[in-house]
Amino acid sequence: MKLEIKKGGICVITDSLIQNRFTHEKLAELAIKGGASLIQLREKQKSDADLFEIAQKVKVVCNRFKIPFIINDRVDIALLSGADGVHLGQNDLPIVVARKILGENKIIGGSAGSLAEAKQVERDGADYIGIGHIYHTSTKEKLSEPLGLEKLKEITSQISIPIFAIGGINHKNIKPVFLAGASVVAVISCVVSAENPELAMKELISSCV
Ligand code: TZP
Ligand code: MG
Repeated sequence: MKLEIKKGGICVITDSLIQNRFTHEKLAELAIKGGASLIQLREKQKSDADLFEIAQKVKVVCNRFKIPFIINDRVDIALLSGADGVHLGQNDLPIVVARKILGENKIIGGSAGSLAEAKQVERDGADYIGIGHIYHTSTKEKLSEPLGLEKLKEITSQISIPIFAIGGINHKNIKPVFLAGASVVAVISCVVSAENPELAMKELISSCV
């Protein structure tokens, strides 16, 4: 069964590039204990064998807490590890192709950096669209100017499927992102680089009200 994407939730994207204190599965556990509603495994440097092993470990944690588990980029690893879905960028496998492989019971998210791209991702049959980067971020390289809240508002008003907003979001600036119509906020550094990721998650949640 396709797991539900909870509106108002926070997706924590695990990372081993900007921090190496915690494994992906430990980060997933801390984030979920702090209230994360979704976990995405994003690992661009490991071998396929290592990534598959990590994916299986993160899946065990997410299953334990009944939290959806998405894998970035890799349709094959998502399928073979039994993840709940995959997140695909503009240069990854096309969404329509991924859908043929994964079927209707898996979550497929697609990235978009503009309204035109978002409309295409929606037409392609994605379950959600990742929009970013909203604010300045140094987590991802070679980014253009941030989209900002006005652009996010324009996109959310014209798209029917859930919008995940990403990029530079932290406890100080999260509230207006939800007010601009995002269904979910996705974060990396403000949780994974925090001294205490579980506490950082709790702080994010309490900053939304
Ligand atoms: N896509 C757009 S911005 C970004 C990704 C993966 C990085 C977000 O990281 P952070 O640390 O939450 O700004
Ligand atoms: Mg990608």
